[in-house]
Amino acid sequence: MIRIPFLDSHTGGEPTRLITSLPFDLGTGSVADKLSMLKKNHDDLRRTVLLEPRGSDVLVGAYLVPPADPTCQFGVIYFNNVGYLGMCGHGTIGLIASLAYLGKVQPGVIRVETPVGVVEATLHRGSSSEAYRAPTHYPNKVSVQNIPAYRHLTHVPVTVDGKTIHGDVAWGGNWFFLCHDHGLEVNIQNLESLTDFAWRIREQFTANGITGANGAEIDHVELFASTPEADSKSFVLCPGKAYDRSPCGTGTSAKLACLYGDGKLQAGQIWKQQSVVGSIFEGSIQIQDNRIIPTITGEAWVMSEGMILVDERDPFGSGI
Ligand code: PYC
Repeated sequence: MIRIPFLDSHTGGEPTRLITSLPFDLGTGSVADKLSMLKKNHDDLRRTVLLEPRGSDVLVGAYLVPPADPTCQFGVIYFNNVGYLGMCGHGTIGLIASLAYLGKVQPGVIRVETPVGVVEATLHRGSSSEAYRAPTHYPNKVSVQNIPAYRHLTHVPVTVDGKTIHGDVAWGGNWFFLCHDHGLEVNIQNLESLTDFAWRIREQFTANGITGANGAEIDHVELFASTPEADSKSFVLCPGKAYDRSPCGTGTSAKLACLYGDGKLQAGQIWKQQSVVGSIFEGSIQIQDNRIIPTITGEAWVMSEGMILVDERDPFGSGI
């Protein structure tokens, strides 16, 4: 029987399953090197941890790994039901709150190496939430200064079922297509239509050769709408067809880069992005050496702690 401890949290409704110790060695290379080794030799662990019957399509996983960058305290590799993510905003907020719960970090700045670069998380001393008033509770409000975000393509037309919509292609740690003129209601009652439409937009990228920089696959689609409760509301479809319950940290980073490009956001200005389930991230940017550096703030909650058990006789032990 293989035993793997896990800790689950959610950030604005989007879950993160944290695995703090891997049952194999990934060497001393960079976190990007470790990701290559995982992809090549250990993808069965991703399936075991995340897929049914143990997990579900909604879960995002996080492996805590040693960083190679000496300025970082931790390394992390995020994964989902179909593969691996470059960075994950909600996941980093979940990671830091989970490490605070475990007593492994204190309020302050924590540098984390990801496969796409170093991000700087700030664990805040207090929280806006009622629950934190109890002194024994762990701090759970985190700001993540992401890697630089940028817009790659502007106002790209895509035709789905004879209807042409437009979107920007932007990088925020993953590749996003950001669309406003889809004409759909962005709310929780409309999830099926939103998922179907976003998926069919995505299919058009392959059919029409629309990619991120250097031919990178665009694997996230964001459909935006207005809301009285924030500056914008969005539905975000993730690579494995699950929708993001949070406002998506890397997606909000991509959005901030586009807003800045359109002259609609200044450095330091706060942008509130609401998810389709109603949770909110606050975002802002700084400009450093002509690069757009987004910071995303949100709260995460630990919600279960346990042990994954893999019985070698179980035919579905490493996922369906
Ligand atoms: O918060 O960056 C994010 C994210 C990516 C995929 C799911 N959440």
